[in-house]
Amino acid sequence: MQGSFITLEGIEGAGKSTCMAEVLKLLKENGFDVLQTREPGGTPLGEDLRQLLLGHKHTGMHEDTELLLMFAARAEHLQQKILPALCVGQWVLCDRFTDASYAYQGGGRGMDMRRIATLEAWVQGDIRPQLTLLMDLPVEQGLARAGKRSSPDRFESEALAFFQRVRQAYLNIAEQEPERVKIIDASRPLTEVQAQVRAVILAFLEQRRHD
Ligand code: Z5A
Repeated sequence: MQGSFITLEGIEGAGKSTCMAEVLKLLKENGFDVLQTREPGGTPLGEDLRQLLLGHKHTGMHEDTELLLMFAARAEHLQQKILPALCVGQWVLCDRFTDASYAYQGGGRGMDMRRIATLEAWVQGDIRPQLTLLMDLPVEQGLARAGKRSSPDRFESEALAFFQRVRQAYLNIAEQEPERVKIIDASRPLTEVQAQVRAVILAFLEQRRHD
């Protein structure tokens, strides 16, 4: 079986990092060699760009700059890490990818989705995740979970309405691409959420075995 590209998405505090561990465990139990990575980031240059994007040094960054930096980090990530891994048969498990650009820059900031699609086509060609787990929950609940941690980053400092637009943009993508994007009800207790995640991954593995 060839490697697959799986992503996790959702608003802040949705439980992506927590469930990433569950997905990783399941894939390894099934004998797969998995590269775990994240966006923005995943390479030395990408992690430097992440600092610029999430930190408060450039609070007034223009939205075009923000989008272009996200895609600059993504270009580096794809060329230096994701594609080489897929080429040697590794599975790639990534915490956020281009759906986050559609949700945060498109939905949250209100940027023209066609600009994002142009960058997606340029940077990625026909590379897309085969499976995306969308951890969905009410914004207030996600922010309350995220709020229990240290000081908020540049995105976490946005208003409630911003995250409501982000959530809606994610749900729109899931509606448009139901085969790829599977919604997980992340509002449930962790054991239930992990059971949903396991069911989606096992169904995907079953489908891959028959491809
Ligand atoms: N961004 C963008 O704008 N455009 C792009 O193209 C890309 C990204 C790629 C990266 O942050 C930021 O970049 C992001 C979007 C933007 N915005 N922000 N901020 P990130 O992805 O690295 O960080 P994050 O979204 O803030 O992740 P997070 O807050 O760590 O969320 P999470 O990973 O989904 O949650 P978690 O750490 O697993 O869980 C949060 C807490 O809830 C934790 O204490 C858990 O123990 C708890 N938890 C988790 N699940 C449960 C359940 N089921 N019940 C109760 N408690 C739970």
